[in-house]
Amino acid sequence: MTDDDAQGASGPPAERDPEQRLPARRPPAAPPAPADRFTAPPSTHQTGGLTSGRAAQIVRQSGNARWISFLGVTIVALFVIAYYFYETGVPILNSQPRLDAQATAQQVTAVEQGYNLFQANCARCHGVNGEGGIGPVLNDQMKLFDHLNPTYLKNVLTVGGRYVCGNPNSVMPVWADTNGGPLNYVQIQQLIAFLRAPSTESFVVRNPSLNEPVIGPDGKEVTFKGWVDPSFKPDPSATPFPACWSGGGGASQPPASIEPGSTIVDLVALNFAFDKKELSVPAGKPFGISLDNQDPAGTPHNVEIKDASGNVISDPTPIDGGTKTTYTYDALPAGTYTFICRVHPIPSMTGTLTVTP
Ligand code: HEC
Ligand SMILES: [Cu+2]
Repeated sequence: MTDDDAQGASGPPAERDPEQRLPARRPPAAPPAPADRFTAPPSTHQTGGLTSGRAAQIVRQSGNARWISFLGVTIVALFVIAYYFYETGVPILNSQPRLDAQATAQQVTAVEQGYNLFQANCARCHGVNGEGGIGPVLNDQMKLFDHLNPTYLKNVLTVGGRYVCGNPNSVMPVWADTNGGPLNYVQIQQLIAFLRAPSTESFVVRNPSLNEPVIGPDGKEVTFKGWVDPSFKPDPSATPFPACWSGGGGASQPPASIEPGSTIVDLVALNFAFDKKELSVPAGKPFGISLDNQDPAGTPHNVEIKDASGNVISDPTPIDGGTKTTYTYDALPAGTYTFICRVHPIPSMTGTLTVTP
């Protein structure tokens, strides 16, 4: 309804001043059909043949449709908000962003697969727990701290054992298939992930072909821990791990001459163990330790001497399995020292050296 109509209803148009109606003059219209004030003209009431009940239903339905679209938009909006927090994590709950959680899960998978690769390919030489054997110890915090970093590991596995000490006859083969070895890029990464896994986390042992957790005799999943102690700090005075574990191409040291009359103690290494836990030598005189390495060839041992605070005093070249040598040491002040195999710093290859006054 327009203003005109409203006025038209109240008085005849002829009474209005024509000059006020700009711009065009309109011939006076026929008075509009009289209509009730609050009733639409009959034309708007056309129901297209619908009963008034049906027409009312249609009006209600379109109201419902509006509600439904409102709810639809609300649901989408809530979903977008929820997904945002799903991706980024909820700050208050301190939950983990999805991508981080994925990366962690992938890391765990790599470590678990690396474990199987290690057991299948490396354990026969480096020991089931990396304690060493034909190959050098790998599970040693001092070594893991810096020496066995991911780049070094990748190089060793790509180039083979010759990378370690430059020994072209090293028994440690090439592993990476880029260099003719059996393991592909992903497997090398998994091995490195395993070797660098933290000792604070435990991982599940999985069947290599089924990828199912292995169940132990006690009915529980078998687990293993990483080797790297994240809180390990080397002693400030400690010498970094030597780049070459055997101190030079694995060549054994020629038997040293030692002044006659000096004390020479015998020591046998067999099955990764020394036959003695205690050795005793006099103070103030050079002495010797005659090492008989009865382990099979390829299993080197030596006798390193450390003082009470763990500083290395002497670290002679390891000798291969099946050989003997007499290591000579400079005179020591009286006290208690440790003798240990550098290649296998494990309890069975560790003992106490007492230097008596
Ligand atoms: C046939 C025995 C053998 C096998 C199998 C073997 N290694 Fe070795 N590994 C050695 C020997 C021996 C050395 C020492 C290299 C040298 O000086 O000749 C060595 C050296 C290493 C080193 C360097 C250690 C250091 O102190 O610098 C790493 C790391 C290593 N091996 C990892 C592996 C991994 C991982 C596997 C399994 C994929 C593996 N090895 C399989 C014998 C083996
Ligand atoms: Cu040893």
